[in-house]
Amino acid sequence: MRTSQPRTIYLKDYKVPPYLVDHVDLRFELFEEGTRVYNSMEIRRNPDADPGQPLELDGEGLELEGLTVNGLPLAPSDFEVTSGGLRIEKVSDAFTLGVVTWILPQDNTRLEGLYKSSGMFCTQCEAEGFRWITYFPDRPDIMARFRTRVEADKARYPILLSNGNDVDRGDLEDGRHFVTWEDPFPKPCYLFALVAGDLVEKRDRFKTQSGRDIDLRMYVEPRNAAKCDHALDSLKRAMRWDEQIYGREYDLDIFMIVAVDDFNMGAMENKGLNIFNSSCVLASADTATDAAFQRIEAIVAHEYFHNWSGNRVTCRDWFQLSLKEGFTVFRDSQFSSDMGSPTVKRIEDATLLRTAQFAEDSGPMAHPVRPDSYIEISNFYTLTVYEKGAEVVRMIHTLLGEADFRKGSDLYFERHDGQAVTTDDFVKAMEDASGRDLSQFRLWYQQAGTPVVDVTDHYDEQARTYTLTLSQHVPPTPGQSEKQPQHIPFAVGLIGERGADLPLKLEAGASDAPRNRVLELTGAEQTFVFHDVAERPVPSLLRGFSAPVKVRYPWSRDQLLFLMSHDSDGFNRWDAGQRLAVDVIQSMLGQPQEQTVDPRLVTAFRQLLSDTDLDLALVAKMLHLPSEAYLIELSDVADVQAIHSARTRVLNQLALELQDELLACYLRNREDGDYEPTPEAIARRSLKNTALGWLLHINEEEARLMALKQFESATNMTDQAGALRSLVNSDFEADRSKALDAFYERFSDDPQVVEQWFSIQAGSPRAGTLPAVEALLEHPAFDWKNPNKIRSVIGAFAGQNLANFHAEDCSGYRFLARHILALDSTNPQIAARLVAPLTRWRNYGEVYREGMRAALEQIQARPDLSKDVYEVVHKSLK
Ligand code: 0A1
Ligand code: ZN
Repeated sequence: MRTSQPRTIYLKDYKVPPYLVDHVDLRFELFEEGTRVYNSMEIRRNPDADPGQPLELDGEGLELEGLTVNGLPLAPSDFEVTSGGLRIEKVSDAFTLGVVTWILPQDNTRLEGLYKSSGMFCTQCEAEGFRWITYFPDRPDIMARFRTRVEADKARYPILLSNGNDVDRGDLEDGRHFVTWEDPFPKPCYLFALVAGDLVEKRDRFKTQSGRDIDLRMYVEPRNAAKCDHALDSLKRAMRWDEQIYGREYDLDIFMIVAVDDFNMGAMENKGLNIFNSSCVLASADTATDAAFQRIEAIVAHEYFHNWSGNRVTCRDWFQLSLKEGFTVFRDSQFSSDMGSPTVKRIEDATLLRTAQFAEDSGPMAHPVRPDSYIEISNFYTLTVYEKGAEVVRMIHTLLGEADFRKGSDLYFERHDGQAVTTDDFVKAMEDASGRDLSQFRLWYQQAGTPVVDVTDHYDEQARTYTLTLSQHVPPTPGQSEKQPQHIPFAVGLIGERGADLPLKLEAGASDAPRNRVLELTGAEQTFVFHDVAERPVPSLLRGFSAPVKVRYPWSRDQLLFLMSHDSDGFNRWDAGQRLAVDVIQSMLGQPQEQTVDPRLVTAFRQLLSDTDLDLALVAKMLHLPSEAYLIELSDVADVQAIHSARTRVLNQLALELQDELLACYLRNREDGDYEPTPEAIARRSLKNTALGWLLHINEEEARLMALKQFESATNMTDQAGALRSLVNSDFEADRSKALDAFYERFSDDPQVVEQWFSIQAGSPRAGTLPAVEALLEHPAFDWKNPNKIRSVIGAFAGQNLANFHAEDCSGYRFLARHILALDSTNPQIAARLVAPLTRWRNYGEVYREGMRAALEQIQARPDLSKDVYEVVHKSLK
């Protein structure tokens, strides 16, 4: 057991900072054996705070070498170095505090603060990394102007970067040099960044809407020089889009992007100097899949959009994290939607939400979009804060409409530019600009848990009315047993017998009625009566997934089939197919092997595969059966092996029955042109590779030859990896290992491709048995210090390879627990994230439940766990 209980931080305890920092002057002397940081802060008493408070600065893992006030050394009796920082009891109203610290970036495996990655220095300061660099009030409501001088050996580190503009540079003695950077915009220290390395620079330009020329610079290791174009193009598209849609223009003269291999998350929006995980920014046709191209475009945009939603207007405290993240994810999803297919983007977002965020919302770590408390803030970079937070902003957009939403965002940026604010300030700006009352809507920020909407209907032939009754409840979550009804925008349509949308008249006789309506559900139960309804309709509920809720309605399979082919809402067409497939799979749970699949599902899939008029991208999505993870999320007591077996049987039968159609679909979509990541080409590759995967699933010989051919002749990574994955998931053992070897041999010097190679194996129910996964950990390319490698083996095993991870002998759980414990001492953030697959143990069948609990207890028993792992494990077992 951990000997001392870590402290819980509460939102209700927020107090304005007693001192403010106006200006920070930093000097970094970078050496191989350590880094000296000179930090000079102009500090003054905050007139809005209670007077007489001591000055407290945060600091972790620092060696203090010097402390001065207005240039004079401070006597040891005048200050105290505490476990988490430094305290000076008596200070004047305004003064300059000088701090010199010595830190060891080369030994920093946590990847917070300043660390080394593949020979370069880089930083990660969000959320609380700056305190690992120097003593500072490390909280986002302290916004200061930074000036940063970086000094290092010139041959090893020719490139020296920080935020803002480079204002001075020169040579020093002993082959060293320096560059000084000045950032004119006040910012919280979590947006500070520094990079030093031997990097190549790729340059581009962007002219803003007001005619300013912006220098775009991307810095990568020389071997990655050919992988920058896609990120730079994405950046320019994002810059233009933000001007057009939000009226936001870039504000500095330089915008820099750096790629680093060792990074805990995807990327970071440091002011003017975004730092990316290599896997989220580097791409070329032969090394990155379509999914990677799309991910890069979205993440580059996301980080760029933060320049306004996060940097110019930032968070008052970390409970407000969704202020910047929810809004920015909403913005990047709008952007992706505009760049590609809106329906497909909506399907992808909803899938992530329903599979993973709903699971979080019903598990022991459930928290509101604006949490009330935390032990370790790094644990709150969650799907709830990010994705549900984005859905909340999306609902405001739906309720206000495009024009008023834009007025609201303009007001928000204008009113709060240069400030650190709250989610409430955001909602207030939306209210003030639109005149709408969002008081009940604010519950979306305060109440955890996924609302459930139960729908019943009644058609009165005589009166020609159709009545929809919606009732809602939010299930209890840790610390919140009672919930109030929320304000839910519920988009609906009614589909007539011939498949057309009927007019939706909420008053009899109304003319010009819309065929799509957003009902506003605010009460626990509400009834909506539609008039002049000539025939019994099939309801299309929650169109476009207009709110992050679960809908329950007693659909018949025939109704679902009808919606699948007639709903004018593409999202709901897809959703009907998913619901039908879920129903069919669930009905096969625990049934004998020979139980046959409902022929109606086969017919529906046959139609999808054969209809060449349908939107290819939508068809590609519709062909994906609901994932095992989603089926687990839907069960009260999940039996993973039964789910895996039922889903596999459905897949097998569909593939067997539809061989001809699959083959034809494969051949029809096999194109040979130059690689282009356009929505149309991506859809074709996706369809083709899905068809191939299905055919190999049933070990079809012709498909085997096609896969081998595709593997050998592929000119892009999507097709190369698609063929490899199909072979790996098949029973053709000899082909599988030959292909894996060939793939590795060809790409062994490319870390991003090796990561895919790892995850294809670790995530495969056929290839990724526990001994095989353990062998991957011994592979020379595996590296315990590199989060991407850990994610691609251990993360893929526990997150995607559910049949093996949830082996009934519980070996998967013990494996995970062992590695979490080992990682906890090197990288607690990564260790804590790996606990997630164990947290929902209460929702599984007994064998699993007990095994997962035992694994959690084994972790909990370790003395001196990090705060990160302690919080997740402790809350899971509570
Ligand atoms: N703000 C970044 C996410 C991020 C958060 C924490 C990090 O280090 C622990 C790194 C990045 C984003 O939303 O992209
Ligand atoms: Zn973000």
